[in-house]
Amino acid sequence: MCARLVSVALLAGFLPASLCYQTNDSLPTTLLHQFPNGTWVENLAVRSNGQLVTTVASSPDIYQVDPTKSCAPFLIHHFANVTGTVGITETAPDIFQVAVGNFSLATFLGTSGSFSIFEVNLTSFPTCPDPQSTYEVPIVRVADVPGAKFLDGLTTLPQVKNRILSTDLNLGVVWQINVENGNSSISVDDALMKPGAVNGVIGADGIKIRTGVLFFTNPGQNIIGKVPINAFGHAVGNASVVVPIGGDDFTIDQRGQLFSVGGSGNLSEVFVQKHRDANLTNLPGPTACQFGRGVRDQGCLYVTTSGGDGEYGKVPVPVGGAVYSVDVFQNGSCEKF
Ligand SMILES: *[C@@H]1O[C@H](CO)[C@@H](O)[C@H](O)[C@H]1NC(C)=O
Ligand SMILES: *[C@@H]1O[C@H](CO)[C@@H](O)[C@H](O)[C@H]1NC(C)=O
Ligand SMILES: *[C@@H]1O[C@H](CO)[C@@H](O)[C@H](O)[C@H]1NC(C)=O
Ligand SMILES: *[C@@H]1O[C@H](CO)[C@@H](O)[C@H](O)[C@H]1NC(C)=O
Ligand SMILES: *[C@@H]1O[C@H](CO)[C@@H](O)[C@H](O)[C@H]1NC(C)=O
Ligand SMILES: *[C@@H]1O[C@H](CO)[C@@H](O)[C@H](O)[C@H]1NC(C)=O
Ligand SMILES: *[C@@H]1O[C@H](CO)[C@@H](O)[C@H](O)[C@H]1NC(C)=O
Ligand SMILES: *[C@@H]1O[C@H](CO)[C@@H](O)[C@H](O)[C@H]1NC(C)=O
Ligand SMILES: *[C@@H]1O[C@H](CO)[C@@H](O)[C@H](O)[C@H]1NC(C)=O
Ligand SMILES: CC(=O)N[C@H]1CO[C@H](CO)[C@@H](O)[C@@H]1O
Repeated sequence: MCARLVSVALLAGFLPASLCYQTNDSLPTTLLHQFPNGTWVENLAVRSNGQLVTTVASSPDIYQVDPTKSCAPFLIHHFANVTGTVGITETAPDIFQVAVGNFSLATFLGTSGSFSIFEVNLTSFPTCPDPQSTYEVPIVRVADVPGAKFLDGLTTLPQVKNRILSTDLNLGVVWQINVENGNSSISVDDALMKPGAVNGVIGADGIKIRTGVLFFTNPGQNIIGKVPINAFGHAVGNASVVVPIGGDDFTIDQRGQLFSVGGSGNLSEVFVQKHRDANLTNLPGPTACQFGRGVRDQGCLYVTTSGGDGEYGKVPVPVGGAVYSVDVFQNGSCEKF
């Protein structure tokens, strides 16, 4: 009904689309790529050329997905010796750090000592790879994190070169990892990051930094929290709750509001100062989201999905993971460019 109103409005040329979305709790979504049944798409990064790099938790793979759908999705790399890939973050132009390791999507338990960080150098990787070709992608194991149990969300420290932070879903801490020399240590250890009542093993999950504040989701305690940190990523105060909602990963827009995905279905907007959230839409198991980086698509939110986190344990999985776009500001940011 809403869609019809919009087309009538466009034809008539006067009714603003915002009238249609007085409550923005069911924004339309666009499917960019559907992976096969059983594929849990876990996270994504956006390259400076606009291409998306997605990690997969159900197999140790990373793919490039074209948000304009002009080029076929391309398997960039299959990692040996691990069950899946998890977080991804960029540390220099087209240089990405990816967390990989052994873990179970049935119990959500990681294997202690199995996690490491690989540096994936995409500087020479094409925007539109030829599906029949193979490409030499320099990939180096830059750090083993022997103390970790289940590395998950990654982010890059903005003020110190070659340092990343990673949540540990099971230990409920944040690791700092030096991707130059492989050294790692715990930099945030706070009660609000620990696994909670939800299932006893899931703690801090997604993390992002904004002007000296580390935001995090903890689906195990059903909270999104924040903690002040210094330039080296160490907590300089106690964590506090932003909103009492669960959530998998999230991103932060230019105004400083959070866009958070809940594995059970919702994409939500979190108004940080108001400690309030709004449901924007439903998707099958959203796992992470990132805004585009181009002038045209900087307001377009790209979302990866698992197919349904809850459903995943039950065989057969009804729908595979996928990549979607959502025009969260309703201003044409996701239109084909
Ligand atoms: C696989 O991982 C184990 C445990 O970390 C290690 O001992 C072994 O060398 C690895 N094998 C390969 C082929 O990387
Ligand atoms: C992951 O698990 C497999 C199967 O148990 C094992 O062979 C491999 O060495 C493990 N990898 C690491 C990095 O521990
Ligand atoms: C990335 O790969 C290119 C060649 O494709 C190389 O020139 C460059 O030095 C590499 N960068 C890093 C940080 O390894
Ligand atoms: C590296 O090791 C030193 C101790 O040798 C430690 O103080 C430091 O915090 C470690 N962590 C990182 C990420 O460099
Ligand atoms: C952090 O919490 C602890 C324990 O509740 C308390 O003793 C301490 O004063 C708090 N620190 C700050 C900076 O608020
Ligand atoms: C979002 O949806 C959940 C589940 O229906 C509901 O509990 C929550 O109140 C909703 N939030 C808002 C802000 O509408
Ligand atoms: C995925 O699984 C569902 C449920 O078994 C089935 O109906 C559907 O056809 C499958 N889709 C694909 C692409 O295999
Ligand atoms: C969603 O609606 C609220 C009012 O309910 C508004 O404050 C907010 O800016 C809207 N969010 C977006 C992304 O349009
Ligand atoms: C849509 O709105 C967002 C948020 O204000 C802005 O960043 C983006 O550039 C806008 N996109 C277009 C195509 O106008
Ligand atoms: C799983 C979940 O929280 N679903 C909710 C998402 O938001 C819509 C719109 O408010 C609700 O109807 C769903 O129940």
